[in-house]
Formats: sequence, C-alpha cells, structure tokens
Amino acid sequence: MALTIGIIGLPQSGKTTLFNSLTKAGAPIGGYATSTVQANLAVVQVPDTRVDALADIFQPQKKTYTTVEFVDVAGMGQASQAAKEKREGLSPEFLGHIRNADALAIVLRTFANDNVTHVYNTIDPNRDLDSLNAELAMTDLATVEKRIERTKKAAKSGDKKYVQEMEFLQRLQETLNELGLASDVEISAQDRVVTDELFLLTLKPRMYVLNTSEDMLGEANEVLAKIEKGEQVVPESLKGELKGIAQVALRARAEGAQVAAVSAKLEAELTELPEEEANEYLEALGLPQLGAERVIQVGYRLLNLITFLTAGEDEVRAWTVTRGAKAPEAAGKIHTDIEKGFIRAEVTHFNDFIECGSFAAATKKGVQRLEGRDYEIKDGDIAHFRFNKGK
Ligand SMILES: Nc1nc2c(ncn2[C@@H]2O[C@H](COP(=O)(O)OP(=O)(O)OP(=O)(O)O)[C@@H](O)[C@H]2O)c(=O)[nH]1
Ligand SMILES: [Mg+2]
Repeated sequence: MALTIGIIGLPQSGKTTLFNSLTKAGAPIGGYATSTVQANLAVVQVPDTRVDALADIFQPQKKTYTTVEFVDVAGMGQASQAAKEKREGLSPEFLGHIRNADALAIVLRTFANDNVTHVYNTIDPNRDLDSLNAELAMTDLATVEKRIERTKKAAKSGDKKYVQEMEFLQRLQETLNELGLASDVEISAQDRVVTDELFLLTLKPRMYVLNTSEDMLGEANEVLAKIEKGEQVVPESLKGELKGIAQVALRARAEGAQVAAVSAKLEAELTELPEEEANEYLEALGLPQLGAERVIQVGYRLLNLITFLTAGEDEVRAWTVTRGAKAPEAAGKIHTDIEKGFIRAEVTHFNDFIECGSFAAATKKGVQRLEGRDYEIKDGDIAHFRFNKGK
C-alpha cells in the first residue's frame, strides 16, 4: 500500500500544476471559477539513483522503485467571510480527501502573475501559510471539541483514563483555539492512543512547497541551501520573491518541517519534452534535478521511511520500511513466508557494494554481513534473506 501525501494550498497556488509535474498524469488544470472539491489521485515512483546503478550492474529483466501516492484537492481559503467569522473549518467533502493523508505538502505561491487570481490579491507566502494554518486549526478544533463532549460523559464514571484524556484534550483545545498547531502540543505515549483516532490535520508531518517564478528558482534554491546550513539570512534584506521564500524557510526550520522550491509551471512544461531535452534545459538553468523529484524524495523522507534494496538478475528493486524496522519485518515486505521462516539476512550496504562491484567481491572484502532477527535495516542496505520454506 502506497503512503499518501495530500497537496493543499490556497486557490490558484499551483497545486494541480505541481501534481501534473509530479505525475505527468495530465490532470486537468482548472481556473478559479471552475475549482471543485474533486480530487486528483496518482501513485508516483520515488526516483532512486541506487536502483539505476544496480540495474546497470545486474542488467535485470525488471527494475522497480518504491512509490508514494499524491492527492491534489481544490484550494482552501474559499470559505465565505461569514463562515470565517463563525470560525468554521473545512467542508466535510474536502476533509474526506486529506484526513487519511500520511503527510501534507503545502503549496505556497511566490510567483507573481496578474492573470492568475490570488485570494488576498498580493504575494505573501508567509501570510498565506498563517491563513492555511488557521483553517486547519479550526477544523481540528471542531474535531477535538466533539471528542471532548464524548470524553466528558465517559469521565463521569471516575475512570482515571478519561480524566487524563480530558486533560490532554483541553490542552489541545487551548492551543488550537489560539490557532496554534497540534504538533506544538506535548503528546505522551498514552495521548498517542487518542490522537491516532482523531486524524488531526495540524499533527501531520508537513513540507512547504514554494511555487516560485521560473527565473527565481536558482536564487530561491541558494537561499534555501543557506538556511539549511544554518547560515544567517535576513529576509527583509532580500529582494522580491526571495523575502517570502526566506521567511517560510526559516519558519520551516524552526518547526522541523521540510521545504522545497519548485516552479510548477516550468516543470509541468518540461515533463512534456523528451527526457534528453528536458535535462539539457535543467542544466542550462543550473538545476540538478526537477523540483518535482525533490518534492517526491522529501515527501518520502517526511513519512519516516527508508529504502532497502534487493538485487539480482531477475529484478532490482527498492522496498519501503519504516525507520527502525527489524530484518524479519523487512523480509515480510517481500513475502510473509520469508518473515515467518526467517533465518538470517545477508546484508551489504549499497556504498560498499558499489566499491566492490559484485557480491563475490563484497564477501571477499568482508563487507557482506550476516545479520539476525534483531538487526535494524538501514537505508541503502542490499538484503538477501535466508528463510525456512517449511514454516
Ligand atoms: N507564472 C506561473 N504561473 C503558474 C505557476 N504555477 C501555476 N501557475 C498558473 O496558475 C494557475 C493556477 O494553477 P493551478 O495549478 O490550477 O492552481 P491550483 O492551486 O490547483 O488551483 P485550484 O485547484 O483552483 O485551487 C494556472 O493558470 C497555472 O498555469 C508558476 O510557477 N508560475
Ligand atoms: Mg487545482
């Protein structure tokens, strides 16, 4: 089952354009007036140069990447002013599409274009993020308050469990009521049981996708790189779009959220070109890869997933496990029988393998290890599982 990332943002921020470049699925791009709550859905491959490198060596019949699913929904922030004053959250229809997402990609527009409407008329991604957060918080508040009603009744029995639950829910309520995020609230292991049932939107891991003008992409990436390295950046000293970009990036760093810059329109156009031409174009722009690819990779990381690999002449394949998974669980991704009959794993890390060039050479050099049930699979491990077929 693919993990899902929900793409959300204000109307006309470029969500569908981004979705198209993510998937090349050709989902229709709608204007403001025709926006609907219908969702576009697509499963995309996670680009992985390790799979390509192994395929060059093994020349397998098949190569398989891991996947992530993206859901693109119509813009938020379309609630009428009256509804806003009543502090209503998102419509149930909209919610249905993102409640179950494992993470959110929040598209923030930094590109200026007079032909593309902006709900607030000016370009300010930091303000837009505040507005989106407020809408998400209001939605979560409604969820929490509904739960409070239920817990209140249950707490009458005097059961300590519900008293504690109530205390936690009230802390959530307080934070959300001030338009804070549920992720700002301290959550104990016991509270997790409650949050697992609430599917709060402001608790989901998030990444900010800054949709920039195509001629600013290079500079935007430089600013992001500086901030990521911890260098001092003063947004107010930057010109034009870069100011907002820096503001959001600094905010992301403080929150522990991920951030990426793309030019959705440019990328959607590039995906129409033959691969070679598109690559030449990217090179001319000084960009190492499509921003859409970055979005997929960062999204994947956001889900706390790692990749292990299997390699042979039949197939070179990337597999997904949650960080911290032990060897038998990883084996179970391939087949439950392999998990049940697990004996041991022969593990060579991708980097070691590439240095050696073959499994035989890896064994000789001693970098192929035999690991047992307690071994924690690492990102980039190439694994071969030995198992007992009879079990
Ligand atoms: N100049 C420029 N225009 C863009 C960019 N990204 C999107 N657009 C344009 O903005 C308009 C809206 O893009 P969409 O992708 O439909 O926006 P959306 O967020 O899906 O909009 P809704 O679904 O209506 O909420 C389209 O005309 C796009 O061509 C960009 O990076 N630069
Ligand atoms: Mg759209």
